[in-house]
Amino acid sequence: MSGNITFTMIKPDAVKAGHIGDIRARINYAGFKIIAMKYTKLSAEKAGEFYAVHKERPFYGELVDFMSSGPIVAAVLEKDNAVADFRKLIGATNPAEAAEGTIRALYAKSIGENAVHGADSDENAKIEASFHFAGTDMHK
Ligand code: 3AN
Repeated sequence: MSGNITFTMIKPDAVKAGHIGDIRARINYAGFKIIAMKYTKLSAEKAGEFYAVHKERPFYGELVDFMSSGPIVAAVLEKDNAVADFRKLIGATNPAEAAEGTIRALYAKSIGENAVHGADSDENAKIEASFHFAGTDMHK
């Protein structure tokens, strides 16, 4: 049975710190199949659009500046129960509260610079995947 999908980004802090390979390996070991992946950089405009749901939050400006500050890795991952299992793998938004062994506990610096993004619902996973990838760029 093929699983459902989630969307992730390895954020500028983790890319800068050289953690792309380690994070990618942990994603694979946890049973996720990479069906699309690219090394890219978001413009401030694109980052603002991606995080538009957070527009009213006090940290929105900081978030947009950070997410457009350097290259990222965007990817679409497939697994049964992908969204929930991936959020478990990455841990809580605030790395200080993230469970031991989770990606954010291992690699994140702070609540703002928290190493990875994970979609929070099946619906958002699909929206976020198509924000970054054409259907022809996803290979199951
Ligand atoms: P998650 O990424 O765990 O779903 P959200 O959706 O609450 O968390 O927040 C989206 C992003 O906004 C986070 N990944 C983080 O980078 C940033 N963020 C959330 N809360 C804060 C905060 N209090 N201060 C700075 N940045 C924040």
